[in-house]
Amino acid sequence: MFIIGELINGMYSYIGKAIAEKNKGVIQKYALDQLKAGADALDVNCGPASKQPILDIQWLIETIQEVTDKTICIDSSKPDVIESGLKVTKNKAIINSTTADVAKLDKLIPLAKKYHAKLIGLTISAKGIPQNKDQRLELAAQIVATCSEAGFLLDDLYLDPIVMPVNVAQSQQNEILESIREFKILSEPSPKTIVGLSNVSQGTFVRPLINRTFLVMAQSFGLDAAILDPLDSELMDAGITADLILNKHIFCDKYLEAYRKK
Ligand code: THG
Repeated sequence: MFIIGELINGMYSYIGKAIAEKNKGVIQKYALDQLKAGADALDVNCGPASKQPILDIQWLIETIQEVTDKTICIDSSKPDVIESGLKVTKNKAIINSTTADVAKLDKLIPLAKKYHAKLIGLTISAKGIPQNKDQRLELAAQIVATCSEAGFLLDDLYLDPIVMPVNVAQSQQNEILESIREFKILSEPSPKTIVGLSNVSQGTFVRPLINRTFLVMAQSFGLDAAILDPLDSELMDAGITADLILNKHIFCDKYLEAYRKK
């Protein structure tokens, strides 16, 4: 499982405050803590309160790169903010994200090619978030076809079914899980799959339990990557254990110690 740490997001008040005050120490601590807990990459989002996201995204990325060379996942719905971030990333980045809209795809696929970045495609369109698996697959197929035509390597494409909170979209959870399995048969090589895990538990009282139950279920449907809170050690251990049961890790008595990334 490829883990992207979600905590450097201006939606969290302490990160929003650190961005506004240009407090590098706070950002660098959250970067290093998430990596120490096993994150392979760091999601970076200026948050809704940023008044100058084009500058703030560069400050965030440069601040993080002072302490690590790990992959940066640039999280913004605005292509100009993503491009601004790509200009300062040192290593291969992840663009988070495009939608299935032609205007977005036409802007972001060339950017991904130019900067040799990976690309997350959300199965969402101007019409909004799909209500079932078939609508998700239709949008996923549009994203895959456009990437293919543009010569973008499908290995570098991550499809995201958009996880909805279980308290408002309970009847959709099974369709979201099945989408993960069906996205993988849209092309050869298969696109990869990703979710924003914490979405599933928003507004509920037992968030960690819902997060880790959804994660292991999604892994059994073939999930490749997740944006999540790596500081939740029970979540991380559940993910490692699911990979063990799916035969992606070799069993030994101390498998947790062996597969926790440092
Ligand atoms: N897919 C992709 N990218 C994404 C998402 C996705 N990026 C953003 C988000 N979804 C994933 N990251 C988070 C980060 C935090 C929370 C949920 C998802 C979260 N935050 C608390 C809340 O809203 O209750 C904030 C608490 C606070 O304000 O302190 O749950 O789906 N590709």
